Amino acid sequence: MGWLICYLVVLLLSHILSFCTCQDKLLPGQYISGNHTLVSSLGTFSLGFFKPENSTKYFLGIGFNTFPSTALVWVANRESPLDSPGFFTLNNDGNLVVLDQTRRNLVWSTNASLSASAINHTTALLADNGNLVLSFEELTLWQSFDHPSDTMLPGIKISLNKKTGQQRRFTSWAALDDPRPGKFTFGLDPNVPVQGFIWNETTPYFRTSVYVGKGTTTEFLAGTATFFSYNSDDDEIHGVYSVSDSSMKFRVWLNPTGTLEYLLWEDSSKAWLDVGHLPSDNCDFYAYCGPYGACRKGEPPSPPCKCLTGFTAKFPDQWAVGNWSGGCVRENMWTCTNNTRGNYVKFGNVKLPDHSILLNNMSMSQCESECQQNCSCTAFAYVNATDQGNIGICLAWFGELVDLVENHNIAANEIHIRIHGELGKNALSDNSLKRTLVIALISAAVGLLIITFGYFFLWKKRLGRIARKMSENKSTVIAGGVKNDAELPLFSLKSIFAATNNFSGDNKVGEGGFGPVYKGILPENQEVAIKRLSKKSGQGHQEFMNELKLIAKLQHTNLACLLGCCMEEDELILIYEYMPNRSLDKILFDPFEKTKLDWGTRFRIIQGIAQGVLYIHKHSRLKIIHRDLKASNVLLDGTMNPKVSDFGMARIFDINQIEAKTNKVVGTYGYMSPEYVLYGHVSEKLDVFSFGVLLLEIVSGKQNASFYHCETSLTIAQWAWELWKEDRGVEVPDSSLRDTCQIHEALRCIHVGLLCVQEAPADRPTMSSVIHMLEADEATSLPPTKEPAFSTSRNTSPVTIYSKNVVSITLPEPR
Ligand SMILES: *[C@@H]1O[C@H](CO)[C@@H](O)[C@H](O)[C@H]1NC(C)=O
Ligand SMILES: *[C@@H]1O[C@H](CO)[C@@H](O)[C@H](O)[C@H]1NC(C)=O
Ligand SMILES: *[C@@H]1O[C@H](CO)[C@@H](O)[C@H](O)[C@H]1NC(C)=O
Ligand SMILES: *[C@@H]1O[C@H](CO)[C@@H](O)[C@H](O)[C@H]1NC(C)=O
Ligand SMILES: *[C@@H]1O[C@H](CO)[C@@H](O)[C@H](O)[C@H]1NC(C)=O
Ligand SMILES: *[C@@H]1O[C@H](CO)[C@@H](O)[C@H](O)[C@H]1NC(C)=O
Ligand SMILES: *[C@@H]1O[C@H](CO)[C@@H](O)[C@H](O)[C@H]1NC(C)=O
Ligand SMILES: *[C@@H]1O[C@H](CO)[C@@H](O)[C@H](O)[C@H]1NC(C)=O
Ligand SMILES: *[C@@H]1O[C@H](CO)[C@@H](O)[C@H](O)[C@H]1NC(C)=O
Ligand SMILES: *[C@@H]1O[C@H](CO)[C@@H](O)[C@H](O)[C@H]1NC(C)=O
Ligand SMILES: *[C@@H]1O[C@H](CO)[C@@H](O)[C@H](O)[C@H]1NC(C)=O
Ligand SMILES: CC(=O)N[C@H]1CO[C@H](CO)[C@@H](O)[C@@H]1O
Repeated sequence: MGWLICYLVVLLLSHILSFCTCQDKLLPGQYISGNHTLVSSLGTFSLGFFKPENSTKYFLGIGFNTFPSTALVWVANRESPLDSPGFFTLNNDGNLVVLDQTRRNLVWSTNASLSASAINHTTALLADNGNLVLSFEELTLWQSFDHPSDTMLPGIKISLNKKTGQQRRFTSWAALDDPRPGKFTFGLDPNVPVQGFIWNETTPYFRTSVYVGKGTTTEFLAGTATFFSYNSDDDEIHGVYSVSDSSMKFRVWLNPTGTLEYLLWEDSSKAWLDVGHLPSDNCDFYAYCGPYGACRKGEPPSPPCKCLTGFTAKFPDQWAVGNWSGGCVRENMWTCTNNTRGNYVKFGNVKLPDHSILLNNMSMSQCESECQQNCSCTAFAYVNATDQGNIGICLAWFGELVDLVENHNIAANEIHIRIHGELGKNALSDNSLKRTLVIALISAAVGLLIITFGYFFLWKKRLGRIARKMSENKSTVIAGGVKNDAELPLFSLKSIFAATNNFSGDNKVGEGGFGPVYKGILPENQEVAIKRLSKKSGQGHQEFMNELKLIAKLQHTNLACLLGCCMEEDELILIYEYMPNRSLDKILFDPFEKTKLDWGTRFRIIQGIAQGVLYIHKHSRLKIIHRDLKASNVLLDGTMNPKVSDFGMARIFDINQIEAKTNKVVGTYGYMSPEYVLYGHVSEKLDVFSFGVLLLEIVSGKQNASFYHCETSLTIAQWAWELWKEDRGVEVPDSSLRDTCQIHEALRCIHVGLLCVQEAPADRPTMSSVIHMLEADEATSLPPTKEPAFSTSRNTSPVTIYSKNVVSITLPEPR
């Protein structure tokens, strides 16, 4: 209850002052007890004592300050539950401690060793990313991110110290009502090459694909609009999540039954959406088909398990009744002598089995002969290190092959399995090796961690395929190396270094979807924006380039102009024209800046965005669906002319294609249409929907995302609709427009906005009729508008289809 009250206070204050006055720091002598809390500066997280639902025990924890329920992300005294709320304070030795109600018994401590000068001078801060930090002056002595519980937040790392073997793992709760450490942990396998694991106590429960190589690999997590990066150096390997939009609330939760859930807070439904989970398929369960069995992911196949070529079920009776765990054995005795030249069967598109051994950096034939020389070698694979271009790494297996998954599609590899006899062709003849990457993408589940190992590659390959397909008929656009007007200028890395002062922090102007953005000055004094994409291998660059050239072909005054790119030494850099007035959201949602946007400017911006979107939908040869239209993707040039930017998520259609279906729902919640969120349907009407939300935001100066605070309306569209219905449309425009607003234009805009956010795609206008309607004179009447999507009661809204999987932990009731 206390958290709730605090939350309401925050809510009230944030309406008046736009910031939170709740305390986020703990100073010497202060304490938290009973129903008091610390609240992070922007109100995202709070810290206090809580009692899990159905439990009688109390714990000190940090949770997302979401309403109506708090999602706990960290618990301090997990192993020492309290019978009543205790005290949380800075101890005499400078450490953060939890004491019981008598204040005599120490229940939990940060246990940092502190210098004498630090004692009595330490402070604790609950940061807005959910990290509790104990510090002395500028020095961090302890932080909760180094001691995770069961939840990964952006910034928390899973790690493995290669020298000491020390691991940072996540540990599930024992039960939903019991935060004590449970059976399941999630972390990295201490053996090389690196693999992620969920363990049930010490038994593997789920395993990711194999990761080899050094350096940083950043992957885009489909469906979640988040990224996962691996970094490996000589000492440590770690994985960390990041979000493309820091206002997004995202967590990965290892639940008490061992499932990793990817959860994204949706403001409009006030609920955590399950955007993916692991394991999600029988084949994800570790060793589901036993030794030498291959699990067939997909369709669903019947039966799910089969034996590798040359092997047969060990317990056929058990296999007949669907108990696959016994696995397979060799059909013929395998005798290995020094002269036996083993045969290998090649399997493609598989998740490599567990227990591989990393052999040295060698050629494919050396790899094979390495396996050949050792009679206990059962298989080898030659994989490309993700970060090192085409340098191959040799992996070999000595012993049983377990947890091999076919049709894996994600970070898939080829394996060569050693068999007896004369076989030696392709082992997957009975299987659809021809499964293309496109199908791979369509069938891949959403937001899985496996994706972290390979999704980004596939994504780039898919773009490459589309580009190649297009190129059949338009070689002038695509043909690499052929000079033509679509050729994208290449910049040297040296000139980019010079333009950005070696990527100095002072030049950094933002963090885009795929990497940081810097301001740069070219030798001719031309200002440019430089986007540095995450470091990737040479693989896929060509395809990526082709895609860039397609985008470069789009030239319109309302689209951000790509000036060139740079691909040298693993760098992939894009150069755009520089926009001095940054993105629309920075001005529109700032209480002081927004006054610079008078009605005339806003109306021009609305029309400009509409023109830009119409252009990509109706471009002469391609049809492009932007999929991520929102205020932060609209840039403003020096004359406040809007430019639609960020085509990182765009889909390219053949000109006659009306609709496509995707299982990868990428975009920004609140701007996505219902048919897209629920069924992955992509059409022009998705952009029309986002445009409608954006239009209402521009007229009202209110952010769609802010509406979850509001009890009566879940979305900006619903709010505007309620007023519209009651003929109170004049209350929608921003109060800062009082002096400049042309009310008939504003009402027309609101009307068009409401038409664009209607539930049924067919009811929404096309961009060209949007433009006609915006330009029409006062006398022209517009079609009547229906109730917007996502506005009916949540019980009947389609969003509940998602909400049924949502898990959040409810706040404790007062004692
Ligand atoms: C907080 O606890 C105190 C005493 O324990 C109680 O009097 C007060 O009403 C509580 N406040 C809220 C908001 O629950
Ligand atoms: C609490 O108990 C109720 C009734 O037994 C049950 O429905 C609910 O799921 C429980 N909640 C948790 C978090 O265990
Ligand atoms: C702190 O150290 C004490 C003694 O070294 C140990 O018993 C206790 O478990 C430690 N607490 C934590 C939270 O690590
Ligand atoms: C810390 O403060 C306490 C109480 O004010 C005092 O008794 C103690 O001597 C101080 N310790 C140091 C190292 O200054
Ligand atoms: C975890 O392992 C235990 C035995 O160690 C087993 O009883 C339980 O079913 C396993 N849990 C799952 C979800 O497989
Ligand atoms: C499945 O098969 C294995 C191997 O034959 C056997 O040990 C196990 O008991 C079987 N499990 C069930 C549930 O029948
Ligand atoms: C196998 O042959 C290699 C060279 O051909 C030889 O060095 C090795 O000693 C032989 N091993 C056995 C077990 O005969
Ligand atoms: C692989 O071998 C080549 C040449 O032998 C060497 O230059 C390169 O550094 C090696 N790479 C790794 C990862 O060991
Ligand atoms: C074969 O490889 C295994 C595992 O690496 C090793 O233990 C064994 O000594 C090797 N045998 C030969 C003959 O090299
Ligand atoms: C290429 O042109 C042929 C014939 O002109 C046409 O059938 C085919 O659909 C075109 N392909 C694409 C991808 O536009
Ligand atoms: C950038 O780095 C290069 C070499 O690393 C150095 O020579 C040059 O002076 C640096 N330039 C700036 C502007 O810092
Ligand atoms: C509203 C705003 O920031 N406008 C600026 C846009 O950029 C031009 C040129 O840099 C400035 O003069 C405006 O003040």
